[in-house]
Amino acid sequence: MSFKFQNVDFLHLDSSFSEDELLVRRTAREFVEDNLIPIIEDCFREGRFPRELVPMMGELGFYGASLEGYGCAGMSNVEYGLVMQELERGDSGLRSFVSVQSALVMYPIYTFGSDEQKSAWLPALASGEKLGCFGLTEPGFGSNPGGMTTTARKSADEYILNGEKMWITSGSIADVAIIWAKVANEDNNKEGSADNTVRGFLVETDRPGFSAHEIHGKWSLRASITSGLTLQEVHIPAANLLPGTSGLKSPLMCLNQARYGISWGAIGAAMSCYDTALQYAKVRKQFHEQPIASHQLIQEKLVWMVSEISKAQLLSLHVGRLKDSGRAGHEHISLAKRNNVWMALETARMARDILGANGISDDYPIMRHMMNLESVKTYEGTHDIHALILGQHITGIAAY
Ligand code: TGC
Ligand code: FAD
Repeated sequence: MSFKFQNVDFLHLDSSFSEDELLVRRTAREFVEDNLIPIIEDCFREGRFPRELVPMMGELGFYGASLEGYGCAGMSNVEYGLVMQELERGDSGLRSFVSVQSALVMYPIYTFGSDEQKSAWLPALASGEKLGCFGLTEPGFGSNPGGMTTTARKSADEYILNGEKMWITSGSIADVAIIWAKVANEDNNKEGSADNTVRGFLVETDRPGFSAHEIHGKWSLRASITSGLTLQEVHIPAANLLPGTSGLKSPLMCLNQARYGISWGAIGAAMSCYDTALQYAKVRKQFHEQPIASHQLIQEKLVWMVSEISKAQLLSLHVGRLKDSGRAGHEHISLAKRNNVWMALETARMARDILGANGISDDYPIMRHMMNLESVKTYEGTHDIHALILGQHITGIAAY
């Protein structure tokens, strides 16, 4: 049995969206219904990224959607959020792909890049002709990226990169990798030390010494490619340095963009789970030929879900409006990412319970969303790291 998705809008929030915002959501929703939903269970089962959808999403303006010029759609942050919501209602893996291409590859080129770098890369990334990845995490440094050991050695008119990156979305299909590394120059090399400033580099993935291997055996985000990267004496022109980057703050600024999108995406996954559970509960009968929706315990679960989804919708919409008016702080985004992903995971678990045995079957999307959300809870700052970021903000004391 499969159910056609019904919108989840308990608070009539649709009346808070502009015509343009509703049009963007409708476009993304139709794209997901027509192109992703019919294939996603097979993709997930096969561990296959649906690459055939990449050009279509470029035509629809999903990549770098909130950037201006260079072939980008120039959407507002709320419109961009609605695209993320609809994509993740389909699958977190496709939303991840678009998040990385947009927030973690195009945004840093747009924000920190030279005019030449922007012209060379942004139009091709906006159309999906070229793909990118973002290498911050290392095998030994996840929550604490400031400890990274990847280095960029300056020598004459080039940099030479060495290091390893781990858990990199789209790593094996990327044409360009944004690599974060600590800079050492010739002088401090001679002294055997680096100046340790984190900076970002554009690394074309066909350069000698660069290799990517796909990570297999994931029970989460199976329709997304996740890779390990190795950089062994990779020579790049000095012009590949992103000139505006300086310190860990630069990659963290990129993460703000991606975390904001995730806060919307998680709502999409939760809407899918809630809607499936609600429709199922109305038709599944147990005891006295009554639908399970007539039982108080089932109703309590459905009420919890719709309450939390509604609060999450308000939260992301408010942070989106703050962002559109230039007033969103990274602490607001941490709060939204942390709350909404937690909410979505709890919703998936409750929805799974309501479907009984059917809840574990891929005839329904719930278990897939639940497994995906375990990654979403971890990446872009774990649930607990966001608690510490918020704790630092309200107390002034870092507890890392
Ligand atoms: P700390 O000393 O706190 O900060 C260094 C400098 O950065 C500033 N800052 C921020 N700036 C902008 N946005 C933010 N969110 C910022 N957070 C901090 C800070 O003010 C400071 O500035 P300045 O001027 O004083 O230099 O640095 P720390 O080393 O103590 O960092 C702590 C912490 C926990 C905040 C940070 O490292 C962190 O966020 N850790 C989590 C790591 C993470 O989220 N990794 C994500 C990797 S990418 C990924 O997961 C992609 S998944 C893709 C997908 O498929 O969707
Ligand atoms: P760790 O940092 O080892 O944390 C393990 C546990 O310890 C967590 O529960 C954490 O909350 C806790 N912990 C850590 N420090 C503290 C502390 N001070 N106090 C209390 N608890 C603490 N990275 C990229 O750079 N690019 C990508 O494209 C990318 N894509 C990803 C895709 C997937 C599918 C996944 C799963 C990860 C991806 N990542 C990517 C990596 C991701 O950002 C990291 O996994 C994440 O930041 C956590 O790091 P870690 O896994 O090393 O966990």
